[in-house]
Parts: sequence; C-alpha cells; structure tokens
Amino acid sequence: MSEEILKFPDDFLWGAATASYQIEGAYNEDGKGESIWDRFAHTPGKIYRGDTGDVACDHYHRYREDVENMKKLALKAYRFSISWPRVIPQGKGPANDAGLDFYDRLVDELLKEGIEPFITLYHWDLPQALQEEGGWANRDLAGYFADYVALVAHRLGDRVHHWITHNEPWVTSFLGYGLGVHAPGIKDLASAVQVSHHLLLSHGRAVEVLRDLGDERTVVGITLNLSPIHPASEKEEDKRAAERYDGNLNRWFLDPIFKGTYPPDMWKYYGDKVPKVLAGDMSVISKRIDFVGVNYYTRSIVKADPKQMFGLSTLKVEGAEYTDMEWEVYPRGIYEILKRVQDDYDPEAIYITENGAAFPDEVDEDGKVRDFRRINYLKEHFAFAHRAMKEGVKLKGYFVWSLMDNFEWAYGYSKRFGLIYLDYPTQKRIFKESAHWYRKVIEKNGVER
Ligand code: IFM
Repeated sequence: MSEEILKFPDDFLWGAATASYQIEGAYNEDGKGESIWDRFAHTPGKIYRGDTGDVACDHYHRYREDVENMKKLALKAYRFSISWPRVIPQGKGPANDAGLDFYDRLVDELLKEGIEPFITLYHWDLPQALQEEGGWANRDLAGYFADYVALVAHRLGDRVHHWITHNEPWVTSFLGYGLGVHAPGIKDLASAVQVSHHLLLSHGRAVEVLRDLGDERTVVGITLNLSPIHPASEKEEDKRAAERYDGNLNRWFLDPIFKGTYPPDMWKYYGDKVPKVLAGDMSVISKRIDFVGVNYYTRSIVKADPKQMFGLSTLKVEGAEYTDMEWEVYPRGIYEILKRVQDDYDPEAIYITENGAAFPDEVDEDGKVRDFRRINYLKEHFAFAHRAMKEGVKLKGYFVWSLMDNFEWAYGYSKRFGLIYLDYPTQKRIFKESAHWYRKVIEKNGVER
C-alpha cells in the first residue's frame, strides 16, 4: 500500500521552541539580576526534588552547539525567549550590556545558519526587583515592560522580525497568582484577574513599541495556551461549567485582543473580582496584531463541581493515552482549536508556537532514545493541523516543544519534552528518534501517513 504524504506550503516554517529560564542556566553570571523563578526555585518545597534553573541546559555557554543541533535538525525557525533580568537586572533602569551581547551573539549564530529567530519577550522570568513592587499586580509594570521591549527591539530589531509579546498570560495569571503553583506563588483569584488585565495591557503597549520601529518586516503577535473544552455530559450544569472554563482559559484572552472587550459572561461571573480597567485600555489591548501563537497540548473534559475553583473539575477519559504530564493525547483538538480561532476571531495568521509531549525517555544501551510515542504524537497532530489548513486556517508555521529536555517549572527536570535528550550530569545532547524523524518531515516538507 503506498503511503500518503501530507504536503505543507513551501514557505511553512518548521521550528522548535524553548524559554530562557528553562534552558539558559548562568542564573547569576555576567551581571544578570535575580528573576522570580530564581527566587521561587530557591525556596524549599516549591519545585519537585528541589531542582532549580541555576544550570539547566547550560545554554548560555553552549548556545553554539545548540544552534549547530538546530541546523542538523534542519529547523527553519527557532523560538526562544529573552530573560528580562539578564538585560535589565532591576527590571527598570540601567541595561546590562553583557546580557544583551549574549542575545546578539545567539541571533547572529542563528542567522548564520539560516534559522529565523522568533523572540518571546516574556516567558515568565520577571525581575525579582519588580516583584518587590507588586509584580504584575502593579499597573506600572505595563510601562516598564514597554521600556524593556524598546531596549531589546532597538538592539535586535535590525535582524529579528518576529516578536511574541507574552507566552501564555493565562499561566502567568492563574498559576502564578491564582493557584500559586508558579512564581511568584500567590493564591488570590482577584489578583490573578487583575494581573491578566495588566499583562494584556502590557502586550498592547509592546505592540505599539514594536510598530514604532517603523520596519515593514516587523511581525508581532502573542502566544496563548488554548484548549477545546468539552462538557462531561449533556447535563445543563456540565455544559455551563465547560462554558465557564472556556471563558476563563480561552475567551478571557482572545476576546480583548481581537474584539476589544472582556467576555460578558465572565465579567459577570468574576463579580467583585473583575479587574480595574481604565479608559483607553481596551483600545491598547486590541491593537492590530499580525498573528496569534497557539500553544496546544490537550483538551479538557469538564464537569460541574461546586466545591472547586470556578465550580468545576476535569475528568480523565477511560482508555485514552496520557502523557507524562497526565495530559490526554487528543490530536483532533489541534484541529478544533485552530478552526475555532480562525472562525471566531479571524486572525491574519496563526502559528502553533508550542506542541509536544513529555514521555519517560531513556537512553538504551546502544545510545539511542526510542521515543516512538512522541513520533506518533507529533505525526497525528501535524496531520490534524494540515487538515485545518486545508479548510482555510491561516497556519504559517509550527514549533515543537521543545528543542531539548529542560526545566519543566514546578516539575523540575522530571519531565522530558525534548526532541533532543539532555544527560544533565554531563550536559551531553543526544538526538532522540523523534529528532531524526522530525528532520525528515522538514526535509520533505510533509508528513507520511
Ligand atoms: O514547558 C512549558 C512551557 O514553558 C510553556 N508551555 C507549556 C510547556 C509544557 O508544560
């Protein structure tokens, strides 16, 4: 039987993604300031086994080898983030030239190899000094963020054209300030909701700054973690619970960005916890963007559960495959969410800025890492993304999470998402079978079915 090849458009950008705190290490070198993740990880009991990002993948020192590996993977694009405290140690005020130099060198190295840099400006490592001023609960951060973005854009904007303002503002708000399982570890729903507004405001301010570069090549967007939310049953209360979770996770961020309003049902639901919004904020937040980045991993199945936050809980699916994160493998969800975003919000372009899976990978005696479940996961997701594109979704590129195993936040190094295996004690990088497979996908610009 001949195999079908799902071909992607010639200019489709195949990539991989990482984030500063998860890979860089060098947490206190060359003038870098402390970040909220340095503080959080150094606080006993916050991270599994007490792991920290102090060394991580030592990418700060090994970035040349990592770019070489990207080249071997045939990547067309690489998404990485800038550590704000590495370039402005106190969050505002004097810049740290050594920190800026690092990103300068990284960008040059990527361009030398023909790899397009996509920069995320905020992937959670806020300068601790700004946390002392209230963190994202303080409205002033929108202004400090704009200044930081201006600094980075002026330094790198001659060579970098793709910018992502924030990574997953839902996570920053609701895991950082609502549940407190991420830095800065605050548990207060009203703060979480206020923080979400300040993040969106800072996004809009950053868009203005990037447009001010006056460079027609500038392409700017934001990355959201989005999921289809399915009710556990046809019961009215389960359907309402699913609608609420969809409101909290998806619409609370998509609506302001694309429609300039918060979803009325959620505004009503948050009640006395709604954010303080000043005149003009919504028009800043809804400034035109060139693309939306979608991070997709799984769906959620939701039932009403009055005792829990938002009056709901999520269910496991009997017989379904789950990743090491306990996330259901549900490839059709990438199609569902892409279609929905295109149909309801009509963005100019969409990138999958993260998709991937953690599995308990091991190096076999012959030195190979046989991560066939990851290959299968990616293959099925690529196929559903292809289908969405065929049906009119303006998908322009796809970044696998992650280039290499790295620090998985509260889970430390216990979860391996990489295409490349990291042997942490030796810092040896080993291509997993999925990396070899992904290179072939990129070279053929298609997926065999
Ligand atoms: O590792 C994270 C990343 O930092 C943000 N998106 C989800 C990934 C997997 O949990």
